[in-house]
Amino acid sequence: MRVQLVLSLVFSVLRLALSVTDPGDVDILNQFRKNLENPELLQWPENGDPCGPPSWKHVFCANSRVTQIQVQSVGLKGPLPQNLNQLSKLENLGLQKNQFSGKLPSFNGLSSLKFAYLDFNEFDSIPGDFFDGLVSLEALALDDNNFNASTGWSFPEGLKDSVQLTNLSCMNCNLVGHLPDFLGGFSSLRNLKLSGNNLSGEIPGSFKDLNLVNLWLNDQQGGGLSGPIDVVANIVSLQTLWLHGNQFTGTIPENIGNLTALKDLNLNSNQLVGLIPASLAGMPLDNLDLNNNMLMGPIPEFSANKSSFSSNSFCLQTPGPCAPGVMALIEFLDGLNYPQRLVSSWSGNDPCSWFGLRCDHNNKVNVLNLPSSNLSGTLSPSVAKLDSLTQIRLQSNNLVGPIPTNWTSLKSLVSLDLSRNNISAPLPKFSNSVHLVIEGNPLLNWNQSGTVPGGSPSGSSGSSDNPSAPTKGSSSGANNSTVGPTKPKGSKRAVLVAIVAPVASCAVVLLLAVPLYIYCRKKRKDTLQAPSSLVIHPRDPSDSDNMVKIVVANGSTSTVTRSGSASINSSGIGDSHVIEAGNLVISVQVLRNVTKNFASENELGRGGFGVVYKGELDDGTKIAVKRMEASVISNKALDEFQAEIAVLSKVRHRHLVSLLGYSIEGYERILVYEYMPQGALMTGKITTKADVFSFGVVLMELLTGLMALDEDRPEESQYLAAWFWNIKSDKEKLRAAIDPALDMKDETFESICIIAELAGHCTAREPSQRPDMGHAVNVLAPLVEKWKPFDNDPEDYCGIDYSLPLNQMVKDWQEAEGKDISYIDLEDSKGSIPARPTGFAESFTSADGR
Ligand SMILES: *C1O[C@H](CO)[C@@H](O)[C@H](O)[C@H]1NC(C)=O
Ligand SMILES: *[C@@H]1O[C@H](CO)[C@@H](O)[C@H](O)[C@H]1NC(C)=O
Ligand SMILES: *[C@@H]1O[C@H](CO)[C@@H](O)[C@H](O)[C@H]1NC(C)=O
Ligand SMILES: *[C@@H]1O[C@H](CO)[C@@H](O)[C@H](O)[C@H]1NC(C)=O
Ligand SMILES: *[C@@H]1O[C@H](CO)[C@@H](O)[C@H](O)[C@H]1NC(C)=O
Ligand SMILES: *[C@@H]1O[C@H](CO)[C@@H](O)[C@H](O)[C@H]1NC(C)=O
Ligand SMILES: *[C@@H]1O[C@H](CO)[C@@H](O)[C@H](O)[C@H]1NC(C)=O
Ligand SMILES: *[C@@H]1O[C@H](CO)[C@@H](O)[C@H](O)[C@H]1NC(C)=O
Ligand SMILES: *[C@@H]1O[C@H](CO)[C@@H](O)[C@H](O)[C@H]1NC(C)=O
Ligand SMILES: *[C@@H]1O[C@H](CO)[C@@H](O)[C@H](O)[C@H]1NC(C)=O
Ligand SMILES: *[C@@H]1O[C@H](CO)[C@@H](O)[C@H](O)[C@H]1NC(C)=O
Repeated sequence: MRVQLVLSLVFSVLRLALSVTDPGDVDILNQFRKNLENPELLQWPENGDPCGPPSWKHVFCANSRVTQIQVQSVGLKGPLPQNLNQLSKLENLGLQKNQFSGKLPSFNGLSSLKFAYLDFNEFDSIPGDFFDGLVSLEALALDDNNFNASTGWSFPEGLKDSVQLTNLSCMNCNLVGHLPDFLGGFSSLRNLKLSGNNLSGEIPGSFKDLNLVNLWLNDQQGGGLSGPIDVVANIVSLQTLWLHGNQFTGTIPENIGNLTALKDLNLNSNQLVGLIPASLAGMPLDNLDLNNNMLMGPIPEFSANKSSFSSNSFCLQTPGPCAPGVMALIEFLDGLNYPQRLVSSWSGNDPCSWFGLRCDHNNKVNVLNLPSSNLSGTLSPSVAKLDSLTQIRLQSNNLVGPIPTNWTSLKSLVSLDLSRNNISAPLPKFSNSVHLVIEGNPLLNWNQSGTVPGGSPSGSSGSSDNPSAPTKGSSSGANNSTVGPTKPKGSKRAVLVAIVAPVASCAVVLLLAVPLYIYCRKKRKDTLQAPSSLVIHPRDPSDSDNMVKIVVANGSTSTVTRSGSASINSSGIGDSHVIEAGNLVISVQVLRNVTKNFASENELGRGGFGVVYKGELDDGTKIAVKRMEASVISNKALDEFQAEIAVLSKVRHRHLVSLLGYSIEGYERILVYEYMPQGALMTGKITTKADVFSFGVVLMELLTGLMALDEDRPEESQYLAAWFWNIKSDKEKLRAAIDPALDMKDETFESICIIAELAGHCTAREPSQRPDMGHAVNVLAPLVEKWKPFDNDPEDYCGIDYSLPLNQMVKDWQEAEGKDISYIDLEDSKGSIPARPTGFAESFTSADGR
């Protein structure tokens, strides 16, 4: 008994003496075991020393301290002891691929820990101080745990101390928020794998200093990483770069070719834009995935063993060069940092269909029209390659930097509007034919005009003495102009449009269109010393003998006074026809009588300017009476009213059935037309052809700036139509005859020749040889497209919204005029005149419209 006691005592002492395991560590291992649902899988003995000999399975020790536990894929289930970090000499912990659950204990203070594999478990939270003091950590794997699922989590600042990390992986582990900047300081880091989280924000610039081999940031949910990827091109050690499944924007960096070690590049499903850099195409990659971005331009021939690039905005679907102009436009976008809206529109190989661009009939871009489009960035010199450009309209954006010098080589450029941006000097010197608008650019202050090369180009506001409020589009450059408000040169095109656009309204609307032309033209003429002017003095109601006075003032002093009592022949080019209805001036009382005091039963139609009534004069002449509403008698309406009289009373021909007279009394402004009642067969035709004739004359007037008839002109040119016929085929004579106000250039002249030809055609001697209006529309429609102004200009041209397609323009017009046009019979002239105004477009597809 005594011996036994002694032996037992000795044994115990011996055991204590021989034990190599720290009792604290033993405690923790026992807790580790105790917490598990299936501790038997560890095969640890009930008693005994973990560090042995023999040591417990999965446990490794040094100097009586546990340094490693390696239980990967053992199938253990349950939580870890929360004081695990008291295994303070732990260097390598392999718990991966088990079913550990619950709270991951803090590893705070495990200063010897180099490797920690906690991946593929079921931990549901990670403490905020987990990473504190892990100064020796080299590899940490946390992947595929469900940490802090409800809120997500971010790497805490505590991780900062783990500067020796080579591997950090935390895929599918509920990371949220931004990538921390401090990771960029981990110069030892080779593998950073954070795929499948909810990370957002940009790749920190600090990442440029990393020496990564594998960077996996792919497939971030809930938005994903964004911003440019430029920084990765600096990580030249990269072999695998996975950025797919994010929202990265911007271009693939030019210097991506620096990544000479790269084997696998996946950029699938981002929002990358721009051209594929040549350096990328040439990289000897094993795999390149560019699918599902917004890459533009040509598809290059890739050197990668395997490459895919579908669902992008390439100009073509196969490798090969893009259409001319496409590249220049993409470079233009590049300067603007690829605004989303344009990128989504500017795909494919046909710039003519792209938002903000227009093409001429050769399908070359001639208008760049992106005012107020929230563009920011700089202007690309590449635009100079778009040599058909006539207009560049980029006003009211946030453009910075200078205008590229080689934009001055745009030989067709007529108008360049960069007002209200932040353009800076130097201002290149554009030719005088370019209308440059640069007001509202604070850095281009006029004080410094002396330092601006090119000084004050013609048409620029640069010559204004008032930097704060330069006159928009002041085209004269002189400050002593006595004429009224000047219009920008660009408006000369509007004049041309005013010539061609209204024809779309065809004969029925012609009578309404004419005033529009003339109004537009008159506005212009006001500033250009009209060759003649027409003044209507409103009738003095008390003087029945002098209802109206028309003064026609030509260059000379010739004055014609017509009074209401005089019998006036029509003055016109074919004066053989006398307007039987007699006097041009018709008293309002007469019109009241014939329309039963403007009874609604006599209403033919109603339009923007008033109501049209039918009536019948004593001699049986059926008339249409257009009565302007008092409320719309503005100065402008009055101008148009007068202009309508002026033109219609001058452009006359024996076949022209048009204005019979007018009334101006008090507030009454009334025009009287001949009315073609329904069923008047071959009359309708004649009317149509007469209208075509007069339209032709109007075209001539507008082209030449001359009146249809002017006795003060040399005999051979007194009748414009006759004279025009003689000169129109001689290009040089025609050129000389064109109204200088049209500011004709070579390109314009082309269009002018077309109009001149049409004008001649319309005024053919035989009515049957004259085209119908459908033809005129077909001829002029492309010119309208070509020349229409795109202004959100305060100056709308005669209330016509030229930004609309032609048929819409006409439709609106007709709607504005209502049924005002219905006093002209349409029924029997379908071949020539569209019977259904709204069906305008279809109406002209018939063969005889060509
Ligand atoms: C404009 O007016 C200013 C001041 O009145 C004068 O110095 C300048 O010479 C004028 N310029 C022109 C082009 O008339
Ligand atoms: C995870 O959630 C727990 C509690 O829900 C919180 O204490 C802890 O700080 C979170 N972890 C991180 C890294 O934010
Ligand atoms: C680091 O990651 C790489 C690539 O995944 C792997 O080959 C390597 O074994 C890892 N190193 C450590 C120490 O975990
Ligand atoms: C991550 O994003 C997904 C998709 O938006 C969302 O369902 C999930 O709740 C987010 N997780 C966290 C931790 O925020
Ligand atoms: C990357 O390439 C650019 C030119 O493409 C070069 O200037 C730069 O020095 C390169 N950077 C590195 C780190 O090689
Ligand atoms: C890619 O191509 C190169 C040379 O053509 C070849 O050496 C390499 O093995 C290929 N890689 C793969 C993954 O096929
Ligand atoms: C304008 O552009 C900026 C970026 O340049 C963008 O952040 C902003 O949302 C844009 N605004 C509109 C109204 O499109
Ligand atoms: C304008 O400059 C750009 C870049 O400097 C150049 O690529 C382009 O060829 C130039 N275009 C013209 C028409 O000079
Ligand atoms: C214009 O650009 C300059 C220089 O970049 C800047 O200082 C200024 O604030 C800008 N002005 C406006 C109105 O944006
Ligand atoms: C331009 O002139 C105005 C008025 O003389 C002055 O206040 C402003 O400082 C000048 N700007 C510059 C850049 O010289
Ligand atoms: C006014 O303008 C005319 C022509 O543009 C010019 O000849 C004249 O010298 C100018 N007068 C003044 C005072 O600037």
